[in-house]
Amino acid sequence: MNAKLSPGLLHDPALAEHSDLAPGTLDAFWMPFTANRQFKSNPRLLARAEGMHYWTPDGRQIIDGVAGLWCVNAGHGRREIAAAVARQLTTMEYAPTFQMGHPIAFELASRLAELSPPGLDRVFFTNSGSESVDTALKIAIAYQRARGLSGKTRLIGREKGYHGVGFGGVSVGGMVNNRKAFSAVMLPGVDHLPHTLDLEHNAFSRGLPHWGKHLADELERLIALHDASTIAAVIVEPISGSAGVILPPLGYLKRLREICDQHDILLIFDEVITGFGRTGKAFAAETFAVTPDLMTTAKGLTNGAIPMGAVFAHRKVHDAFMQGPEQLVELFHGYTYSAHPAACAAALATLDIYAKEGLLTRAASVAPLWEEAVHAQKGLPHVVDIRNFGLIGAVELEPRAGKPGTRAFEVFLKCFERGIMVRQTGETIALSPPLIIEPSHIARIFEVLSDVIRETP
Ligand code: PXG
Repeated sequence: MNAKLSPGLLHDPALAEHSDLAPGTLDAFWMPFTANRQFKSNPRLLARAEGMHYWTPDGRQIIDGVAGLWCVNAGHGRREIAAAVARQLTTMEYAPTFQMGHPIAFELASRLAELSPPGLDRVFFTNSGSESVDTALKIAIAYQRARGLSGKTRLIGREKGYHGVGFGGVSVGGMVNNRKAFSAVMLPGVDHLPHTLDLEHNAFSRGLPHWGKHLADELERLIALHDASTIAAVIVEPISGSAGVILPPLGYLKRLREICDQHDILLIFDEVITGFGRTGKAFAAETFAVTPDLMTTAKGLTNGAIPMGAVFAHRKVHDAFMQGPEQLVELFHGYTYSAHPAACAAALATLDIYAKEGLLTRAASVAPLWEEAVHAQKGLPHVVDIRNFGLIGAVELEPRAGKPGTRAFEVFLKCFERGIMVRQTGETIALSPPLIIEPSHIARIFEVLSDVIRETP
């Protein structure tokens, strides 16, 4: 392994160029969601980041087309966040939040409640999207029980949904590779709505597709099958990211909301990628004018700087727990690091940046230019669909016969060689840049991507 990297020198690209990773150093790290052997035979390393860019250890500049993994919404290297975290760590690095509290946790929850969709003003802190999802599912089931409806325990997810990697999230999720090894130990009592990706009717739609609202009515069918008295909640991503950017047909989310209301079922929006400005408003719930009962977030909450997630609960859900003797714990759930002081400091500094720079609404103003640039890929070889919304884009390629995913993976690799970081998932190239993106970056990203697509057989 000749990869160059020296952790102590990473802040200085000039020095990092002269650093070497000792032979064998790549072996111990069992990498997540990675083709480990392929990666380690030709590692793609990142050593420094600033604004819209990463730099490799040998000093190559890479445009970040995916905000890290949909999380660095305010761009890289934000000194305000680093300073706030450093200040917090030197003041009080840790404090428990079980039967104790620290001021900035309350301050952060209040700030988030001001930003959230109407009524969702109670905030439970976690450390990741996966934990947010499992927390929300547990709150939903415990809520029904707290109301005396302990039979309402079923959860409805959706095909192609991604809700992280906890057992709850994988059970309600709908990505087969994430499920099949664990199929015997999925949560019981889970069913799935059909996904809303349909190339036959919707290929090359701009923004939300017009066809497919009726797919929400499938929820009626599941309710008729299981009976509403057994169903606690429905969980969907307003826009699915991991399965390759799948958009809700016009009117679809509103219809889900109506059906949930009719049958007294909670609606959970998983906003782990759509939260914090990705769709042009703070949350997709606001963009699509549909208010869920629970909302899961993470990623952009701290600009990716410190792991943190948050579940927003409607006050009615929260208040259903605030019954019984006051000295008793109301919800037997939480994490050692719920509302970790360093994460709270990072989140508060992040929210300040979002507010000061107008980043939570910036995607709406950049979206028209972005849409043009994404859809300009139409007509390139093997491009079978293009999807976009806010600062999200996807180019879907035709799979190679008998070799699924290899064409898109090759495009991802070649883009990286030419200085652009994109995400590949299945046959799709997904893009979700930092919300600070400028027209020149958009032009460069798509110049490279279209060259690469053209050259990839
Ligand atoms: N819910 C949703 C909707 C997500 O997108 C999670 C939960 C889990 O979050 P954590 O923090 O536990 O990873 C996610 C994560 C991609 C990609 O390429 C997306 C995610 C993670 C990694 C890659 O689309 N989303």
